[in-house]
Amino acid sequence: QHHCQMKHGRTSIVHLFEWRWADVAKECEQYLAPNGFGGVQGHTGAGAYPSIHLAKGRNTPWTLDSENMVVTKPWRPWWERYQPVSHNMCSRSGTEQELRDMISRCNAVGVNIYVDAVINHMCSCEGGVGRHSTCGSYFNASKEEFPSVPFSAKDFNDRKCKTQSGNIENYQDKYQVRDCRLVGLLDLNHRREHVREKVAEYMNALIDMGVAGFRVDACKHMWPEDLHVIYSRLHNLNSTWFPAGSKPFIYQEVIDLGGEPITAGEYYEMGRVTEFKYGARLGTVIRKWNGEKLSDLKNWSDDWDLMPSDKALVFVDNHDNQRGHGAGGRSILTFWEPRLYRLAMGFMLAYPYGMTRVMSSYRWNRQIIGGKDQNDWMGPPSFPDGSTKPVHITPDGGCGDGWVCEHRWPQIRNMVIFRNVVNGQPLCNWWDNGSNQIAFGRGNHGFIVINNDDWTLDETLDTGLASGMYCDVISGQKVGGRCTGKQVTVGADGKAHFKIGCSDHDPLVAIHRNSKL
Ligand code: QV4
Ligand code: CA
Repeated sequence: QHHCQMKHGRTSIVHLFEWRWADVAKECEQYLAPNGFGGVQGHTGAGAYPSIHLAKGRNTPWTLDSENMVVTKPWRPWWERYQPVSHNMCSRSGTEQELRDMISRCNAVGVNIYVDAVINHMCSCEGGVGRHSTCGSYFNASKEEFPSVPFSAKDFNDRKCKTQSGNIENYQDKYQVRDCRLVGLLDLNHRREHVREKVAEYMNALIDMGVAGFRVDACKHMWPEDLHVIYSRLHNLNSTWFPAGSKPFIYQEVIDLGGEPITAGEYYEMGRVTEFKYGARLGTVIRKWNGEKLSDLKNWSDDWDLMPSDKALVFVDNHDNQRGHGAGGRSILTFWEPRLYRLAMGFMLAYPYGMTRVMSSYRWNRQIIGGKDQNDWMGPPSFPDGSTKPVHITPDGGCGDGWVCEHRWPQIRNMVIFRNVVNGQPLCNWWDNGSNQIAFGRGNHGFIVINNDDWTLDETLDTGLASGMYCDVISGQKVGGRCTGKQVTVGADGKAHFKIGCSDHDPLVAIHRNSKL
């Protein structure tokens, strides 16, 4: 459950946030597979969302989930996906048939699908009664009845929760964090055999359809011993696409920034865990807050108290903290600050730590008043009836119609490929100027140079690469043996000269074996 099962040496996952299955399928075939993304993270049903994990020599995946409540106040927020009402597989991303088709087509080109599984809770206690759900299933939130699963009042934690409101009130008390309601969401009791059975059945249905694993939502709010039992009941992956005996890959959402009794470490044994310190701290370093500087990143996983590399799922931003949800969001870099964002992504994808996930967002009408975005709820680009718009691909290979597609930004895509090329190679030839200029290599496979100071970087550095001409994959790339960007000459001694102005379009240069001319 720690093995991502990615294919063809791919290493990254991409979260295609709120994409339709039909678009995900096309993206696997036309873009993700050819560019070495390993997987997609996505949602399947009510209240679920899609993301992608990349497989084979690819660095990127995606996720999805189950039937959710339809929320109309505010109008169709993205977060309705996190309020399941059944385990049916229709959602705003498409029908079950479209989901199956997408899984098969992505698998056929070696891109894994990782589903975002929402299993801690069902919908809000104030969700009402009726069929206002993505597949039209009936439910009654005040009576805790979800007959399509079925779940009923006895399957929920109400009696175990000791707070007055029934909600989590104090994160210092691990009992309430796990047994009370997260923002009013009806909290399932995974100690009950029936709940364990239904959750495992849901996850197994997806495994049998061909998914490669799961992002498990809100794990801090579930007891590790219960998760252990549920995971242990999961089937092996579908042998049409995966070697016999392969286990599903599990990465668990636990926000651990320190200072709480529940720690990420409680979950390592069962799978990877999201490392939220990574994006938060990378953000402060790149923004140069508190006198922090890039040269501080030299041994950063040790110096900064990050979780062990083989346990960590890392990302610069995610669908929550890019809009002020979740925790630790103030320093987070996002597509709204594209130059610094590309710098952060370049560093993350070059540095040998953790499994990397690339965020792919949509634009919304951000309106920050007094530090809070009034529109942090806004759903994906959609038609007046609430259905999600297709992702429009522009002639230059970018996206239009409100879709940002960070994973299609050439600098980010080329760094996903860089990570595949240097996979398994050690960090070496670290150089820094004691300030915000750094460089490092990955064995003799790749080398990156970054300048975040307010002056020019002008240095001759040891790259560890074989002598020859290389094409910088940030300012351009190798196309038919020619370089469309800056060229770098590595001498017989492995040294090369780099010059990066502080106002260059991108403050970094990266070269690797496959960008040799
Ligand atoms: C409101 C009030 C509550 C009240 C409740 C009921 O705020 O005080 O009790 O009504 O009367 C939405 C609304 C939220 C509303 C709730 C219930 O935003 O205001 O509560 O619905 O109606 C996403 C969003 C949440 C959203 C939720 C369900 O971020 O805003 O809540 O979906 O739709 C912690 C956790 C971590 C979590 C993170 C956000 O440890 O696990 O918070 N992250 C994951 C997902 C995240 C998702 C959930 C968990 C829940 O990444 O996207 O929350 O599945 O740090
Ligand atoms: Ca819980």
